[in-house]
Amino acid sequence: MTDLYTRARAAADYLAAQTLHRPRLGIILGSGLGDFAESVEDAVAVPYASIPHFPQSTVEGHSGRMVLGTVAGVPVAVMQGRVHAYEGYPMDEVTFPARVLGLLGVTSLVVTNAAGGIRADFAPGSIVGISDHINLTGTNAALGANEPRFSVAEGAGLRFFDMTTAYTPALLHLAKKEAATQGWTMQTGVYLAVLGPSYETPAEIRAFRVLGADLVGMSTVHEVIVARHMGMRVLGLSLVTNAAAGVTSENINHLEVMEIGAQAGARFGALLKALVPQIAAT
Ligand code: CYT
Repeated sequence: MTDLYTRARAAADYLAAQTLHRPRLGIILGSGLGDFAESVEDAVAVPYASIPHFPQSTVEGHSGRMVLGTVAGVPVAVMQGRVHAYEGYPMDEVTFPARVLGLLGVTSLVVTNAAGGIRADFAPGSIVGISDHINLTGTNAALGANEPRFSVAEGAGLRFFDMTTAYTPALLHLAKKEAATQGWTMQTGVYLAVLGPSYETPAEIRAFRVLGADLVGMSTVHEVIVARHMGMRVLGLSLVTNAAAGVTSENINHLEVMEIGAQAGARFGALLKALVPQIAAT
């Protein structure tokens, strides 16, 4: 099989041939947040199945297509659906789309997800800005031989790379400011990633709280790690879909997780739409 870089290059070249837009901003839409892709203008939607080497999700509610177009006049590449490690995909497949976005020219990545709220004041429906993460998935996205050609910025593509400001403080600041402009307060928190697919136990959630986690989910950290390897700027946004296990007396149900996404979708879309030109301008 051809190497990862060559496969990602082929996928990126295929995507570039589908559109005249040259997006420098990428957006990965998490569970229940896929509707934002409908607001992309002058769009071409490319099913993951038609992109060379692109992995396809097996989870219901994660339709898989890459939407290339503009938001508020800014060229964007929007991923509607992602694959997760719990589906059994190895790391180089889980992170393949993020690699492809980088090779397509994306230098700023907005990564979104549905998360459980560990903090009691993160009510379902809250949109929380990710300030940092804890990777408890037991693996690392950058595992394997280093590939310096995966670099979008001077000095990136290193074997060992800094994660001190993995979530670009300036972008988080923009997001908080825009939320305030739109009349609500965006709280920030630390996202802890588990492998899944089982939701966490109450004992795990108590442990994660002690470790400093505010949110829990099964995605995002892998994409953020490769984005940082490549030198992209990152904004992470979590939609809290449920209180994490044991935080309230409720059980956790995937359908409810998807439903909260649909309800918060409008506020999420308005935020993202306003943020796109601001991110592009920084
Ligand atoms: N919720 C969620 N854990 C949760 O409680 N969406 C992911 C992981």
